[in-house]
Formats: sequence, structure tokens, C-alpha cells
Amino acid sequence: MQNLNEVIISQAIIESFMEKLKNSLEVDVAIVGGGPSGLVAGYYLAREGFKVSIYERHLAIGGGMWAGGMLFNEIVVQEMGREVLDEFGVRYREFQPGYYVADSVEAVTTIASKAVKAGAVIFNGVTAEDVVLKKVNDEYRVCGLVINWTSVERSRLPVDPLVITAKYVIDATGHDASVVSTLQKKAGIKLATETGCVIGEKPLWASVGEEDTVKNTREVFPGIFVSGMAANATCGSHRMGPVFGGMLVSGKKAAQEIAEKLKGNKEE
Ligand code: 48F
Repeated sequence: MQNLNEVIISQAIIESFMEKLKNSLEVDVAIVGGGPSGLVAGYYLAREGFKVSIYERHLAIGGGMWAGGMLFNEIVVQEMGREVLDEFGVRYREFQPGYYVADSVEAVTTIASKAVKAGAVIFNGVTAEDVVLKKVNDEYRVCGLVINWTSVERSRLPVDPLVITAKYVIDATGHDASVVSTLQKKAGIKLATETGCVIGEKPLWASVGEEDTVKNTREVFPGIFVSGMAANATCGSHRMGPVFGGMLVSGKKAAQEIAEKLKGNKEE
């Protein structure tokens, strides 16, 4: 029997976590939301060598993907997202031409594992409650996140948060689009949407919702991108239900656009 020292166990946890937290105080990209679009974006950015952290308010990452449709844990991905499933090595079968079905548990665990192994650092049980907004070269810009334990938020304890800085933030918070909503409400700024505000999602229309989630994936205010369902909620398009190709492609698009910008900045 190994004689276990309880204090060493605690020390290992505390010191490793502190190291991880300290190393993530200044990142290239901070992603809010560990659902499919956030995890996919995190993977592609980390694979390119960027410093990436992902904040997920729940203990479990995976967002709405675990539960497939109405807790039937299978997801459908159309032609659009098949390439991303292939890149991650998620297995699927063709149900009917153009409709691929995958085990949602395999999809979440495989995508999450690839993101972590590529170097994305995930902080679960952590809520992004606000952004850092500063004037840079005479223009307001999102420069980071204000984070706190979800348990603190839920218990409404008066505990001040911590702050991390990021060159780019991605709001991948799903239907809530909670980061851009807070930004717009608190700062009264204009977002790059038709109304300048978070428009809110429309009822379900799978094909339009899926196309739009990719089109709407963009920088809606200097320093902040929206991806996945948050992109449609921000820009006023339809929800799509349990079809996930758009989420995967949206995460990849956000990563590619941010990577181009970060590389462009380095060359200047
Ligand atoms: O909801 P979610 O899975 O968003 P997504 O990546 O994918 C949407 C689909 O799951 C599905 C759909 C059709 O395919 O419509 O709904 O766009 O994942 C969003 C994650 O963000 C977390 C939340 O707990 C969830 O896991 N989240 C939301 N607000 C915050 C947050 C916040 N303020 N701080 C940290 N995490």
C-alpha cells in the first residue's frame, strides 16, 4: 500500500492550479463557453500556437451537445460540418444522403480532448461576468474578461472577481450571447449588427439558422467575436435545433479569422 500524504495531495492541486491560472493571465484569445463552437475554436487556435483559455460556467464542458435532441444523445451533422468531424476523428454514419449521425458523447469528449491536447486551457466552474473595455488609439476595444467562480455568482456573495487580458475574446455562450449582451447594456456601445444591439434569436428554421450561424460569426465590436448560437442570437437569426454542422464550422471560422488578425499584428 502506498502511504498517501494528504498534505502532498493538496499541495499538488494548489500549486498546479496556481501555475495554470498565472500562465493564463495574459492570453491571445479568451473564449467564453465550452460548447461545441467554443471548443472547436479553441482547438484550431491552440493548434496554431496561440495562447488560448476557455471559461465554462458549468462543471461540464460540452454545452448543448451532450444531450443531442431532447436527451437522445445522438447529434446530426449535415454536409457542411462533415470535414470538421473528420479533422477531429469523430466517427459518424450516413443516415440519409447529406445527414450524418454521431454519438454525442463521443463528439464532446473527442473535440474537448483534442482542444486540451492542442494546448487550450479550460477553466470550468468559472463564469465570465463582464469584459475589460479600454480606449486604445482613440477607439474603444474589448481587452479581456472579468471572471469569477460560478458558485460565487450563484450564491450572490459580495466577492470581487479577477481579471485576465486577451487580444481577442470570443463570445461562444450559446443562446444567451451573455458576453456581448452585457457589453452592450453596460457600455451602451454599437455592435456591428443591423440595429447596433443584440437583436435576439428567431424561432427555429434549421437550414437558414445553420447557414447564418456561420455568416454571423464575426467581430461585432473591436476585440470581440461571436460564434455558434451566440452569433445568431446577436445578429437576429434563427435557432436550428439539434443539428451541429454550423456550430463546428462557426468555431473554425472564428479561429481562422482571429489567427489571421493575430498573425497580421505580428508582421506589422
Ligand atoms: O450552448 P452551447 O452548446 O453553445 P454553442 O457552442 O452550441 C449551441 C448548440 O449546443 C445548440 C444549438 C444547435 O446546434 O442551438 O444549443 O453555440 O454552449 C455554450 C456554453 O457557454 C456556457 C454555457 O454553460 C454553455 O456550456 N456559458 C454561457 N454563458 C457563460 C458561459 C458565461 N457568462 N461564462 C462562462 N460560460
